[in-house]
Amino acid sequence: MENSCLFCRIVAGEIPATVVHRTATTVAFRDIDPKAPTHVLVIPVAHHANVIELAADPAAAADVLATAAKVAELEGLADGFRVIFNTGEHGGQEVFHVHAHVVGGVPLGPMLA
Ligand code: DGP
Repeated sequence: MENSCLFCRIVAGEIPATVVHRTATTVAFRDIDPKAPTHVLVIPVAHHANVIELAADPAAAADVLATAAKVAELEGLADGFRVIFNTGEHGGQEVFHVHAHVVGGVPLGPMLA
């Protein structure tokens, strides 16, 4: 855990969050500023700054994707959804504990329209 990391503190229960699913290695919780009816963040318990670091830990990466799929099932997103890893400054990343945005519940349209 990194004490200065917001999402490590959510994992530790020091900052409240609406958790929708939890495993031994991941936590899924609702985004504080949802952009769609479902907007859930999936994070690894272990601190990795971004998706590049997560990719170096294949087991953790697989766990994050499996939890994203579980969230989609729990949220009833059978018609489709989007999984986004904002990465770095140009990617719009604001919190540097890697997180998958699971977004859905409405037709999202083409990605870059
Ligand atoms: P990103 O730009 O990809 O780093 O997205 C960070 C997201 O984290 C953003 O959509 C808002 C969300 N967020 C920031 N602070 C909090 C918080 O304290 N609680 C929750 N649940 N979400 C947060």
